[in-house]
Amino acid sequence: MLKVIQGDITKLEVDAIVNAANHTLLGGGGVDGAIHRAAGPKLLEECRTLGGCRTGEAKITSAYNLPCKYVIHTVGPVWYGGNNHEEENLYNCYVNSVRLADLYNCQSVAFPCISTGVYRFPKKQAAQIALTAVKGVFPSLKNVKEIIFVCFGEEDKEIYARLIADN
Ligand code: AR6
Repeated sequence: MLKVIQGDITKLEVDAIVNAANHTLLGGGGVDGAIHRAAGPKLLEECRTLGGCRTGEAKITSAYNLPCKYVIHTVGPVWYGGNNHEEENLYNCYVNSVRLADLYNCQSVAFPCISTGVYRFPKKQAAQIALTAVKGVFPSLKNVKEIIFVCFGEEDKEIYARLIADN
């Protein structure tokens, strides 16, 4: 059910990968930049038709040159200290993304560590929210069988591994 790997999310041959996007859905740096580069310009073309996305919500597109089938774009919260609904918004990113994947008959979904880069969400707290969110929603899913947390760095991988072992 839950898996943690270290690597580049753009290389995964899963049904859906999740993008840590911004409100515009028109690309950016970090994992968003990597996904748009690997998918090619048609991804941006499709994203232009979506009308942006609110924090905590998710929208789906084709994956174009990526080896996965879909990209689910979600907008994580910017960390402003923790009193601006950051936890709730991050939780909603995971729940809404995995539900959308389920609706599109995806069996495998890969997540990056949403909000923990440019948006500065504390890594351990974010990982705990990610795990709580997907474990909570999992029993209500029809199609999703595998959820992969893709950690770009070693530190994230260790945080997830420790939390999974402790839970
Ligand atoms: N595969 C997996 N994880 C990655 C990859 C990759 N190829 N590249 C980076 N990461 P960030 P955010 C990790 O900053 O904090 C963008 O400009 C990275 O190490 O990409 O949600 C958007 O357009 C970190 O752990 O996303 C938004 O404006 C994690 O992905 C803004 O950044 C998330 O870091 C969103 O900020």
